[in-house]
Amino acid sequence: PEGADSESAQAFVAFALESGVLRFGEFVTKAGRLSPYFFNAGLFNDGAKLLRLARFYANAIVRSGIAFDMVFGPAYKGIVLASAVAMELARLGHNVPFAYNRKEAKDHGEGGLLVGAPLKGRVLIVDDVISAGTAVREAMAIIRQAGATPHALAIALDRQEMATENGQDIPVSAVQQVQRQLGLQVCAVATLDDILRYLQRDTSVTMAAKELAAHHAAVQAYRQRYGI
Ligand code: OMP
Repeated sequence: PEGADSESAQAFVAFALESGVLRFGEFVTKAGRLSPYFFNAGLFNDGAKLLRLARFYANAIVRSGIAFDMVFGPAYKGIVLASAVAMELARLGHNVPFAYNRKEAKDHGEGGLLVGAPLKGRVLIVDDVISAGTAVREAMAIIRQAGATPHALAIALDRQEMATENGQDIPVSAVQQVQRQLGLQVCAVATLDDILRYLQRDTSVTMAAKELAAHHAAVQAYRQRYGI
């Protein structure tokens, strides 16, 4: 993916660790993979953190040069991300409409599954993480159904994992799949490689060298198994 430079990616990994968003341990991903790390964007949970997060996204998006007409945030986490990123994009001189979906249809009031600006033109999906690519394919379907064009994807973290097709792992990364087969441009604030790079640094404010090395070994082994 395009987007952040390596310096801001390292700053972002540090920010995620300090915020407790990036953790090491044993986690099961949506695709059913046993992962030694997890990125929980829901823990960017105060105003200052959300603002800082939105700045990382907006800078990466602007730096990527991707052109788009509006922003879409898939429910639930994408809702807050897309709205915060839209505010920060406006501050940088790129004011665009934004929209998001509900998970349950409303049968009264305004009704419908979409909230915000009408979905049209080239849509930039703003989401938290890409692993096997299921979430982004769901968001694309919603955008297409509304008659707009899924055009790009901005995420905080690209886990650089194999995509799935009908529940099976395929030898293509999820990002390659959405880029080549589905035609999306992708921009990530940080990737798994940036996390591995961070874990190889000998100075960390948050962890002892021994701990960093142990996490590095576990994450590297995961990358061998599910990465591409
Ligand atoms: P895919 O649909 O497989 O690409 O997984 C992406 C989704 O998994 C994200 O939108 C999250 O809901 C969730 N996720 C995380 O939030 N953080 C992680 O580190 C890993 C996952 C995951 O389950 O793969």
